Amino acid sequence: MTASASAEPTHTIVQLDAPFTDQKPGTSGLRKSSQQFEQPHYLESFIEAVFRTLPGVQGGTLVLGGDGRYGNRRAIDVILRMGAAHGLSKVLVATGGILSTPAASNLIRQRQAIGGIILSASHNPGGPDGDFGVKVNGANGGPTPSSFTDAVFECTKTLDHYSIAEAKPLNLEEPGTHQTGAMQVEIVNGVDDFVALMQQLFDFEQISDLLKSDFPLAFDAMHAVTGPYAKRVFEDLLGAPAGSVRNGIPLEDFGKGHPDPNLTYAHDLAGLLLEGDGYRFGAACDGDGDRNMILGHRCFVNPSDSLAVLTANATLAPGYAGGLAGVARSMPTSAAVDVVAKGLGINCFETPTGWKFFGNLLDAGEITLCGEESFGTGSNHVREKDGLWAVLFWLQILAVRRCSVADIMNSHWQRFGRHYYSRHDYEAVPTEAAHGLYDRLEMMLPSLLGQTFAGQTISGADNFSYIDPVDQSVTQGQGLRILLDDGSRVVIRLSGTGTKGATIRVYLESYVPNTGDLNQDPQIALAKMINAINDLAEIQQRTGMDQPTVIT
Ligand code: VG1
Ligand code: CO
Repeated sequence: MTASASAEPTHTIVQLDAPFTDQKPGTSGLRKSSQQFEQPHYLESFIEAVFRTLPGVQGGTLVLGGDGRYGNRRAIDVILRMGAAHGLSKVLVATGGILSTPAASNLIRQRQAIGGIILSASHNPGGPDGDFGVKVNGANGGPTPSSFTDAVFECTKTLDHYSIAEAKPLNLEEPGTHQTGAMQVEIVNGVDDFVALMQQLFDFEQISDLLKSDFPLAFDAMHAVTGPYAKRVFEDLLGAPAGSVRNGIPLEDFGKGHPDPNLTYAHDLAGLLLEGDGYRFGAACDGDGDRNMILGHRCFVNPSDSLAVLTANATLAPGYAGGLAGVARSMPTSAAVDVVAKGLGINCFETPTGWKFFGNLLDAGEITLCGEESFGTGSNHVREKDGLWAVLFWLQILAVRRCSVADIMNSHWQRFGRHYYSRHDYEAVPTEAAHGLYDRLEMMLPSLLGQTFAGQTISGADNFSYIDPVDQSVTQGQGLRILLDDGSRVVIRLSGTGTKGATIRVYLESYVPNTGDLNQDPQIALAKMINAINDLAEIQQRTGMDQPTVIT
């Protein structure tokens, strides 16, 4: 490697001996181990490709922050110096470099930025032995589409140099402005704008009354980015007792935890709500604050059901009192929201996995709410899923209806029927074994039509592809679907966010109308399908795993 000063005294052109060939972004940004990101020039190479590809860099404003994980500060320093070398006129950085994904989306929109760079590997563990990630959002505040990430990947594969300015790291702790060469760096409080937006959408007085009425709540920030936001919202503004927000200080290694809000990784919170009697409501968010898990006393809310409940009760929130334009869900998400949308007479779109596919529908005004089975729910208020927004939406509904979470679920199923749903994840499977399993099942799909599966007839079997209704772009190969004639289905996908081997996701869904048994354990209600897919896809033999790593 050689470094030489360019004509501009503070700028350096760094030559690369060879380009990196593995910088292909997945479902949500470039996600690799921290060790991979620490290779010399690795982060810089990706950022160079981003700055060469993102429209408007010269003279533009960029939003920058991350979930606070190990590597956050170094990456902010590198990106600021590279931004200066590439002619950005301004970068907005959150205090401490801590900015949740939805708050970043909001800031991009509020400040008419050309986009944002969010440093996060979301729900993946952090630390020197954990993962790091870089997500790039566009001017609408949302994840950049595949056309952009493909172009960035192409650029990295032939990159032979990058440009970076020489500058000392800035103190990010206090709001204020700094100058790096011709580029201004504005340190902004990342919490303020976000909280103001929430106050527009929800009735804080009504929610505050609920929280003061013997309604103890436990919020678990999982040592990740939502701590400062949640403390401000729940404790300072809504009056929940101090301590309601747990694990509220962002740590570089998330306290050695896995900041993924589900029953496996948020087990302490799950224990408080599902086994104890001290709390009426519980919630958790993930590393970068875009996911949410909702719990009631002795009640877990499946994320697909959560989207359906928010849709059915949307008009109880001031921000949605005028009704919804339409809704959307990712393909593997259950059809619970479809049934509600039908009742409301609004459109329901089915998109591939990943928030970037909701962007066009939101921008075009086709949908107001959208969600994914992976604990992601959001609306047109930003262009990302939003964990705290979902928690506030639930509290808003509870503040109006004054009943328990379990009551809300039971009355919902009594009205719409219940979609029993579960996802089985097999993590860190050897890559070849996972691809072998997937490819074999894909080959088998045409021959499955008309066959019996879990006591039903297979009425459809395909690999999901999507035509974007707004720009007509086509996205293929989004997951294998086996559809049964009673409306049940199994979907198999390979994860696009894992960093170790491959992760196989098996999604199981079965509908029971409101005249049927609405109170079963999902694992039992789905048992026949679970056994049938395990046999058909030879999951245990091919993965060498007796059972899934995570069941949600
Ligand atoms: C997973 C989820 C997907 C989600 C994505 C990013 O992707 O399944 O629904 O959009 O993570 O979420 P995959 O390809 O691993 O299944 V986050 O909170 O990591 O930004
Ligand atoms: Co996330």
